[in-house]
Amino acid sequence: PFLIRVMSNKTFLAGDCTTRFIDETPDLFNLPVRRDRATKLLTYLGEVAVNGNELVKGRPVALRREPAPLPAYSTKGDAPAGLRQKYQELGAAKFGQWIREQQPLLFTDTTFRDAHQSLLATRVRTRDLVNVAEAYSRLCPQLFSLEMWGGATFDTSMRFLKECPWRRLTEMREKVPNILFQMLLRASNAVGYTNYPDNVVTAFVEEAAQAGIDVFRVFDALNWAPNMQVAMEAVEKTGAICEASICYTGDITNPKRDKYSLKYYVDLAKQLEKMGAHILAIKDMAGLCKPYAVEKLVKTLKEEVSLPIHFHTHDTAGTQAAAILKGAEVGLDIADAAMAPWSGGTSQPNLNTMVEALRNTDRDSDLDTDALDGIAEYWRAVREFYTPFEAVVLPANADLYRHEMPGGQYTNLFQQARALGLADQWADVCKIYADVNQLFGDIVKVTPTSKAVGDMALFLVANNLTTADVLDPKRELAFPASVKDLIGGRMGQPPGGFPPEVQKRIMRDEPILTDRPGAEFTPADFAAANETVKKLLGREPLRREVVSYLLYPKVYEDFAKHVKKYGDVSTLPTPVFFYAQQPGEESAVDIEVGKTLIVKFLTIGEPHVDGTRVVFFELNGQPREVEIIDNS
Ligand code: 3PY
Ligand code: ZN
Repeated sequence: PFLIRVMSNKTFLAGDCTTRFIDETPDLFNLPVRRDRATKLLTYLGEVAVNGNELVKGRPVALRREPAPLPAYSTKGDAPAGLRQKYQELGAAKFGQWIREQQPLLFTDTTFRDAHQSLLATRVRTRDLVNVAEAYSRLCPQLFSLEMWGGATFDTSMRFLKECPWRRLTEMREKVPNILFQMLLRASNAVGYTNYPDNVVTAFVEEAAQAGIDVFRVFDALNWAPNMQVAMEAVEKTGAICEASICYTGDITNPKRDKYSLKYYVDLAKQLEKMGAHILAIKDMAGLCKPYAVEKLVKTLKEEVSLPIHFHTHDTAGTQAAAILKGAEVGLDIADAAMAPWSGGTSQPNLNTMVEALRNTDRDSDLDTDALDGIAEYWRAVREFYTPFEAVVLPANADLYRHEMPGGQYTNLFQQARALGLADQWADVCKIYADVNQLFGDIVKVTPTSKAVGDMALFLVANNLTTADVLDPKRELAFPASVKDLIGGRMGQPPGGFPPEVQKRIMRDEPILTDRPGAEFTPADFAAANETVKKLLGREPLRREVVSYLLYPKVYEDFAKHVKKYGDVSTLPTPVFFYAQQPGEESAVDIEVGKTLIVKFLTIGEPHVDGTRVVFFELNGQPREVEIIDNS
């Protein structure tokens, strides 16, 4: 068959063959590869049809099966020029200054990342993101950026969705040449929950920039600028836009909360400016920056630093559209918002209605009403695929300003509390969370420090303890690992350090870091990691695959095994990925550009004595079957 394929190849027949003909015509080898890929996907579909998908087991069922409707747009010619072209023309530093001169309030759409991270534990799949990407490129070129990567998307995509995060980025990039892509980078924690060696952070940034990230929002979970240096320098070296963050906590309108004062934020902003930031982010991860605080903060920062200001908030309190408007009045340059159906609550304020709130004012964004609403309609339908992950979101009352829980954590911690049978003690969990914050010296709470505070709060409530018990020398308590990581200095240093008596009680004789953790760690051995990943994949790995492994060894290993067994399941429609097909249902699966498999599920056979069942399909019209062990 190989020779027949050679002899029937158009290039070969045209006599247009160089000695590199075989190399340049990989299609010759594709039939067995494609057949193998098809078998793997059928095995996945058979597996889910027989045994179900663990991810959705026991959860409410999504009823929607039909694709989400896309708005109409023309694909003629190139996509209209956007801010990405401006950035490419000016370079990062000049582009930063250019932003400051713009009249419209610019918007970042967070729907692709923070919105679903905050509302649905980051479960949205690549396919649902990529499907709408071109519509954005054609219809919304006025957007500042799409926040579409980083944060929790990196590990959840591999851990739960069995997708390659890098592929998400490169596939999106192909569809959107004109809008900036933005990611959230946890500085020395990269996209993880603990500090990594410097060479891992640097390699990660290089790969992310190469794969398509334009804007890196860099933050440190304790606002410790020295711990941001490696990440910021790496970003600046790639030529990408370095958006350094001040994480907002406390309340600058309350003279009694003076640890995180206006002066504290201005000093931090100046440090970040000196370190080479191109944009300054106010990262209000818990939605604590009240409208009048934003007014004061933005106004002062605009006077004190010469960087454009980008405001990120969560609408947990329900007041944060007003916060954006107050910022816009005093020269805020860019604001984050999410598409209507994924906005509000612990997510960002509503992009569609924010744009209208500014319509016909001097900060009018110029974004198109119908274009945004058409895209919002797509997102409304997509949300229906994710019913199993819908959380009970408790509206925040005023105690938000006491516990200061980040939006993403608020929903998550409630689920954890519920799983431990503590749902009815939720108010206690919130109260103890605030007490733990004070015990730890009143710190910035954002991933990963917020996780440590949350773990400690649950630990105390579950064991009927108070923060006073932690300090009681008569008690022997086994604290959560994240708490030891934080209090032992492995996440860095908070302003003023941790209270020594707390450190002593929690760490006992264990070592405490006071230096930058990255300076203490042994650099990662890339050559050794390369060998390990090579064995896992059965081929020479890409550097970014080695980086994934170094960030998340176990998660990456499980993911690689999944791919080996089932292929790339990101190509499946979301209802099929979660629930398999219904009898008689036909699905078109694009396994590569221009190569589509038509898969029709027929039926599941009776169980055999050995516990297996045969699952019957039609693949491109031909009968195919796979044998699955019935564990259901
Ligand atoms: C993250 O680190 O993922 C966050 O969204 C923090 O706010
Ligand atoms: Zn956020």
